[in-house]
Amino acid sequence: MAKATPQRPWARAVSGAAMLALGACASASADGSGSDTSASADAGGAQMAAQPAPDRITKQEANRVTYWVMPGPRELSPAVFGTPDDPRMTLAPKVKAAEQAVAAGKMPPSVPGLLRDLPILVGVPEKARSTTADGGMVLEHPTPFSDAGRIIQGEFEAQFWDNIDHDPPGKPGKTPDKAEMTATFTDPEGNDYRVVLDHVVKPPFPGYETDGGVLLNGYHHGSTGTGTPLMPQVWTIGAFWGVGEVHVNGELRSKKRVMHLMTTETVRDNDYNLATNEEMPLRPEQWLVKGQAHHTHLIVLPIQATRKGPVFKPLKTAFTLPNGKPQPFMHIMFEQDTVVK
Ligand SMILES: [Cu+2]
Repeated sequence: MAKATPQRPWARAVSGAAMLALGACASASADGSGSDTSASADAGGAQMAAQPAPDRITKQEANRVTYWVMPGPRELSPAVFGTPDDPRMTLAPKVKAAEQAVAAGKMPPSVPGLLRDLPILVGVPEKARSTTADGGMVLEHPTPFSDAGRIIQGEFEAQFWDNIDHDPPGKPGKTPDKAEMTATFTDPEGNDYRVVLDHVVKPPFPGYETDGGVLLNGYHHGSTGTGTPLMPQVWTIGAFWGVGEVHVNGELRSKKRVMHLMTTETVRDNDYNLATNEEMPLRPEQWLVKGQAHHTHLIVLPIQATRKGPVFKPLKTAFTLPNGKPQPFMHIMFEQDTVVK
């Protein structure tokens, strides 16, 4: 779907710039077009894998810049959220759409309740918005999309198989798209985490269109209706939505945990501010890491998959916030990633 998203005037230029960056990074592996050049070579090796080579691979090795995002407020972009007099991307219409979809048997029954517990999946309720001195709007309630990050250790590898370009009907796990991903990282206190994707899902949220749960070469977030509108619209090299396990300090802490990973154009500036829609695309001199046109976001949400659908369930991380509670989500930023293919 994202390919068909109405593009802002800057979008075409960003697309070109991002593709250039991608091409540069992919130079080690044929032409980066996603063709099977390297797959054929692999298939001739000792192992005849049951599945074809991935369409895309992104990774970051150890000892490169990685951040843990702290909970905090988020500026609400007028381009996405409107103005106090003309609010957009509010919660009520999304909940209504979800209730109608549930009644029609097209959405898991848990979704309307989840949206009330975690509105930022799809919007920001009007009453949660504060007006700033300059007439702007901000969501003060702590979000996973703050401007505050702490340096941690981390590495990951993600492989994407993009077998369909729309969300087929059926339960969230019913899709031919696939991904594999393992990420290991620390928190700011030095606890160890390992996050392992089990399988891809199509998130059953109103308005989302995820190309089957694996999205390559498109836009999402911002006003697209896919992904939280708290993130600006981003050119996306590769993204998946899925369910998997979280291990903390060597022990399994949570199964069936809803997660999302995306390798995108850079959206953090040198002060770690998360760009608004209006500020995108960032200029190269604004990028957090010099010369780094893209980075990878991994978010582990306070959501668990159940038989009745996704439900709100805070993650019990080992990282205690000033309020005495464990941080209920993880948002990890791999700031020096590589697009292998
Ligand atoms: Cu995303």
